[in-house]
Amino acid sequence: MKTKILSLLRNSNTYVSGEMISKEFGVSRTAVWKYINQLREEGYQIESVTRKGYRLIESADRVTASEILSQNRAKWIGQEIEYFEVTDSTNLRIRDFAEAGRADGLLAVAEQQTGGKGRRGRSWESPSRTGIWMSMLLRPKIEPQKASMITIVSALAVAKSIEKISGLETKIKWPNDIVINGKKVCGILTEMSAEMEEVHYIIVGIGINANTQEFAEEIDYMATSIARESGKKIKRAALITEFCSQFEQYYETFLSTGDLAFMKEDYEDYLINIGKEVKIIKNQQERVRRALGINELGELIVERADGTKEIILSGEVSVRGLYGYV
Ligand code: BTX
Repeated sequence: MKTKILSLLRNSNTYVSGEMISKEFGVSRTAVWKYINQLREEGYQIESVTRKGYRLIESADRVTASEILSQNRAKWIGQEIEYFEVTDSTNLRIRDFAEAGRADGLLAVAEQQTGGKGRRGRSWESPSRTGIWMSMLLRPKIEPQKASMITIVSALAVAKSIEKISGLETKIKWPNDIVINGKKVCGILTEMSAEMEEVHYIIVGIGINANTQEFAEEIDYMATSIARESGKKIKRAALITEFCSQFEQYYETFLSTGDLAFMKEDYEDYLINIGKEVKIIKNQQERVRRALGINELGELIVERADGTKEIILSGEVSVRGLYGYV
């Protein structure tokens, strides 16, 4: 009900009377008043004027189910939301939901994570109410080898969504980092439950530093946030819903075509290291190669000094610029 009232207020550019809300949704005016007060407690500025009704003046920067659902234009991604004020990791929450049989497209979102996970056992800083810490449940009918392509699809959708909401230019560091002005603003952790031939489910975990102002000393040199780069705070739910729409489009095309040929050029426009020398780090061994682009499977194509080409699979390596993070 809170979501419905919020949607109504959001989509109206004038006052909406308590009577109209109560008729529209079949609840008493006292109940309407209670929901309005709950929204105010969550941080929404709602004006009320006698004989005119209620008007939404300012949305709260919250990532609650009501806030996201009342703006989500995607057909099925993020049309079910599980919200946590605090949790260890939204990837772990989605794993539990997946095992319990929840549907494709479910999104778990947290204001704070106490055990945010990066790749290969690394951790992800997820302080309260500053970032987007969310995970998506997907149940694609694809072979397990294709799962890493979903990271590529997600990265492009995040990069474009951040640009749309903030006006900042974003880049992608293959395969899964989104970068603004050479620093990491987002990381993606894709996990999977599968058998040899069949994917049970995929979890796409996305961490975006939205309004973070300060980072721990160890990562400050390579981490940034949208607010730090633009000088303006964003409304996190607006970015989440933009992502849901963008991702849904790309993902559906990927599922119907079976590979990433349709978005290869678009992705390469965002690729930060394209045409440059990168260090490929595998099992602590480093090789220098020139990055050429990606193939239709989302793998990185690099060139050796003798001009021969090599294909790098995600998951097995880290890629770094010659002089630091990018
Ligand atoms: P990654 O392994 O590529 O990056 C992790 C590394 O990034 C860390 O070792 C650290 O150096 C740096 N780092 C840690 N926190 C931050 C941060 N907030 N901003 C920038 N750099 C940082 C990337 O792994 C995948 C991260 C996925 C995070 C999401 S959040 C929602 C979901 N739940 C969950 O537990 N993980 C995902």
